[in-house]
Amino acid sequence: MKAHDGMYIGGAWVPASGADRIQVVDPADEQVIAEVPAGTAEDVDAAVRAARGAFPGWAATPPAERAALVGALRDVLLARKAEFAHTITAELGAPLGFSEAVHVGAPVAVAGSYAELGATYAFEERLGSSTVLMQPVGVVAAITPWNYPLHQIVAKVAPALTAGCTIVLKPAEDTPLTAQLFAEAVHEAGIPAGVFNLVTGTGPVAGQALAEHPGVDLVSFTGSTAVGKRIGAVAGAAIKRVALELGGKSANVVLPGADLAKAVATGVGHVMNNSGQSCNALTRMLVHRDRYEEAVALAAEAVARYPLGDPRAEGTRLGPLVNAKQRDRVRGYIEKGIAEGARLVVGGPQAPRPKGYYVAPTVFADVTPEMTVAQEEIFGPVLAILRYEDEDDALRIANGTVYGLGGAVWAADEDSAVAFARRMETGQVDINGGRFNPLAPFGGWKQSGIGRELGPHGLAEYLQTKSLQF
Ligand code: TXE
Repeated sequence: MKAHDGMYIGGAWVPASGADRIQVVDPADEQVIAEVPAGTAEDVDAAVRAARGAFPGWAATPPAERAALVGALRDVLLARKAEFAHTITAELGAPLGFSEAVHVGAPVAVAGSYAELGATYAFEERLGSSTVLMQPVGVVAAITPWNYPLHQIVAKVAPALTAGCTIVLKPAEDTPLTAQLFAEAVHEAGIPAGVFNLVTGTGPVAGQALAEHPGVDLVSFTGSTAVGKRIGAVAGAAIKRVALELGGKSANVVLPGADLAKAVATGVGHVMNNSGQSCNALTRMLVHRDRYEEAVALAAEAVARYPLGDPRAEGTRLGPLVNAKQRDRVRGYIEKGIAEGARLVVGGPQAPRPKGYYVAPTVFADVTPEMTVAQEEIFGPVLAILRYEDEDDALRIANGTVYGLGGAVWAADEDSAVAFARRMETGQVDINGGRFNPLAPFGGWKQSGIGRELGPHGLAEYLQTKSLQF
C-alpha cells in the first residue's frame, strides 16, 4: 500500500531523522502491507517547533476563516471517503461497509459540525463589568489509538483547529496509513503550513517525547488507562493542560417492560461492531432475573447475524482484531471467564480461522459483577450478561466498576429510562437506542478519563479564558 517515508512537518513531507521503520500489517491475513518511519525525539522537536511557529498566525486568523478551512477539510475527507475506507480496512481489519459508514462517516459529521460551530461560537462574552475572551491554548499534542483511526484524529484536530490551536499528531503504530492520508487531506484543504504536523512512531519513543516536550501546551490522549495515567502524571508535573479519553466497561441496562428483542439485538450489535474494539462498547448487559434466559437466547440468535470473515467480502460483519497482542489478550479474557465459572453460550477462545487475528464472537451468561469479564475492559467481541433483582441492584451493578464512559438504558417509556440514566456514573447514556450526535459531549467519569470531546464542550477543551475588566 502507498505510504510516505517521511513526516508531515511545516506543510511538507520531510525525511525522518532516524532509520527505524514500523511495519504495517493487514490483520486479516497477517501480511506486511507498508512501512512508515519510527519518529525520534528529534522529529518530535522539529514538529513542535513548526507548530509553535505557526501558532501566532493561526490564533490571529478570524474564527470564521478557520471554520471555513475546517469545512474544506470535511469536504476533502468526504471526497476521499473510499480511499480512507480501504486504508482503514487494510490496517485495522474493519469490514469495508462499516469503514465507510462509521469510520469515515462519523469524522465527516464531526468535521462538519465544527465548521458550523466555529462560524457562530461566541469566542467572547460580556459578564457584568468584564469581557471574557476564549483564546486558543497553544500547541496541542494529539496522541491517538488505532481503534477508530480517523475518528480519533478528527475528534481532536477539528476542535483544535476551530479553537485556533496548532497541532502535532502522533497516531497509533498499527494505523499510521490513515494518519498519513489525513495529513494529505489537511494539505489539500489548504490549511496553512505548520498548523497541523504528523510524526509517526512508537508510544514509548515518539509519544513520550511529545507528551514531555516543553513546547506543548496541551496533551490530548486517547488510549489505555495505563498509558493515560503516565501522561496525566507528566502533564501534572509540568502544569500542562491534559485531556484523557480512556477505557470503559459500559452497562446496557434492560429494565423490566422494555422491548427485550430490540434491546438485546442493539446491545449485541454494539459489542460486535468493530470487533468490540470501541471504548464505549456496551460489554455488560444487565437483565432482570424474570427475563434472563429469554435474553440469553436472544443474544445467541443475534450473534449469528454477525458473520465473521474477510473484511473485504460482501456480508462480513465481523473482521479480525487489530493485531496478535490484542487477539491473545481477548482470548485470555475468554479463558478467564470460563475458569471463573461464567457459562459460555456461544464462541470461545479457539481460533475461528487459520490465518488472521480473529476471535470468535462470544457470549457469557451467569456472569456475576465481581468476575474479571465483568470488571475489566476486554476490547474484543465478548458480551457478558448479568442478572439483577431490582432497579437498585441494577444500578449498583451498572456503577460497580472503575469506569464510566458509555451506557444504555431500555425501558417501556422514555421517562423511566431517563430517571435511571440520571443515577448512572457515566459520561454518556443511550436511551431506548440513541444515535450518534456529533454535538453531544463524549468522555469519561471515574477512570474513563478527564475532559470531553465533540461539540461545544469538546471545543472548550482547546480554549482558555482571559477576563478584561472595564
Ligand atoms: O493502547 P496504548 P494499546 C485500551 C484497550 C486495549 C488497551 C491496549 O483496552 O486493549 O488499551 O491498547 C501511545 N507515551 N484502549 O496497547 O498503548 C500509542 O503509541 C505516550 C482503549 O494499543 O494506550 C498509541 O498512539 N504515548 C482505547 C496510543 O498511546 C504512548 C483505544 C494508545 O496506545 C505511550 C485503544 C507513552 N508512554 C486502546 N505508550 C480507547 N479509549 O478508545 C503508548 N502510547
